[in-house]
Amino acid sequence: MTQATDYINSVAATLKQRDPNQPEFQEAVGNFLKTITPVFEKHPEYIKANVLARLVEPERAIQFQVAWQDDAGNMQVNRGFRVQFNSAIGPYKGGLRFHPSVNLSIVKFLGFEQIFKNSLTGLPIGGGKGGSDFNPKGKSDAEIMRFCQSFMIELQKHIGLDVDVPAGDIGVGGREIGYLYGMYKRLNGSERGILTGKGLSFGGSLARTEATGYGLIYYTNAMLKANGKSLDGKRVLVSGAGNVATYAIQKAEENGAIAISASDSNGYVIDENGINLDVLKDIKEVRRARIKEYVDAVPSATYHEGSVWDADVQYDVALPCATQNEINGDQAAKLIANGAFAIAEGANMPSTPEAIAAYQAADILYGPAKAANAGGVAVSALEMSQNSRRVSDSFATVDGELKDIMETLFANSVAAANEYGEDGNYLAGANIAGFTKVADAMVAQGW
Ligand code: NDP
Ligand code: 2IT
Repeated sequence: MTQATDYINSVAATLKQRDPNQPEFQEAVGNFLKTITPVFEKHPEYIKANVLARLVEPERAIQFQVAWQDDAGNMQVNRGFRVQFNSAIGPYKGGLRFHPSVNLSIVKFLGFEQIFKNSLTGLPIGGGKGGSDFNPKGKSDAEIMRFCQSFMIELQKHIGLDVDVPAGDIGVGGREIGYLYGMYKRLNGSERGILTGKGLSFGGSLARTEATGYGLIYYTNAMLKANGKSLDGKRVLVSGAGNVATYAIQKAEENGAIAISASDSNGYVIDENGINLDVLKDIKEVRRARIKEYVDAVPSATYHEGSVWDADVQYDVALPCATQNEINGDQAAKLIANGAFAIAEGANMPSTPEAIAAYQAADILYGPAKAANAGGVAVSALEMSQNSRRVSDSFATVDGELKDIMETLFANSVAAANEYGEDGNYLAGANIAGFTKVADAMVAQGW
């Protein structure tokens, strides 16, 4: 064994011993470590500075109580988190997730991924993530508001324009960011850049709502083009029906693809004519209802209970846009048998390690989350920049910058993979390109 593998193994062993009950975090670090040995072989200075051990330990992990009153007058208590993972290249930046499954393991996996994703955007943002086990489903607007206000009363102690700038993720969209921002402002005065994903009338950026989904398609286009292919005329299977899925479907259809599905945690719809965006938006953005209702408006479509990755349907490109570990090894085998030649991840860590191994064994094109879904946080960083400059750039300007960022980060991933003898491995390329920038900054700043 080389010095590099010894070093990586020892850090991995310490982590396993320290956080044995954090499976999602262990998985995210494991996926990263599998690709990083050649970098440590080439850069012994990273070992000397003990960069890896410092990288897998959050700089700060905050957990707090969120007490709020429901509409019946009962006091409810949830758990809030903010993990400030790494600030080597800029203030902590990353979303807030409100979902009953949220715990420290999930927030840490998301924060760890965010370090490299943010680095890949080329913009000066460090990695962080937060959220709560609060379940927004079925809550009234007033309950959502009271929860967000209580959450922010604590969170505001820990964030700042050059410290930590949260945004949305699962269960946190424009409505929640508005309530969070309103409470921040009451407590601290107007500081527009304190959150991103704000409403357009109070400092939000045009194209932020669309950014993750659009960016996913710009990345997919770059990946397909590099392999002599395109989305035109292709059948695309999409999971999720939220922010990322909706705008991925829109941009895929604009590029001539037929997006045949959308899903939620209950089931999925298949529409052979391509998902009707107006119907989807009305169900999910306006009425906050279930995807099942799609077939009421489009009777030719079909609804099925269960996971879309178990569907018996032929398609060319897979775009998982729901949640972590939504595709297991068997489902990956099915995806390949169903004809998919490419997958690009809109969700964070949607593929289990077994699924990733299946893509690699079958040699299908695989665009990993930290690269493919970086468009959202990239436009968040553009929102911060607009807030500092006190301007609002046009949709075309922001969208153009987003497209450039996604194409550049794909090219940088390809170059990093090639430099380390991993041609065509976009996962290794994204990990290496994202990591080296952060590692260089850590070494340069001493310890
Ligand atoms: P939304 O809350 O808007 O939508 C989430 C969608 O995923 C819903 O359709 C939801 O269904 C489904 N989903 C969530 N959890 C589960 C689950 N456990 N099982 C099955 N389906 C589930 O979130 P986003 O679209 O913003 O986020 C989707 C993914 O994209 C997440 O992995 C997120 O981390 C990632 N992401 C988001 C970015 C952003 O800017 N918003 C940026 C980069 C990545 P249901 O309503 O039934 O829960
Ligand atoms: O996973 C992600 O990159 C996000 N949820 C977006 C984070 C952000 O700060 O815009």
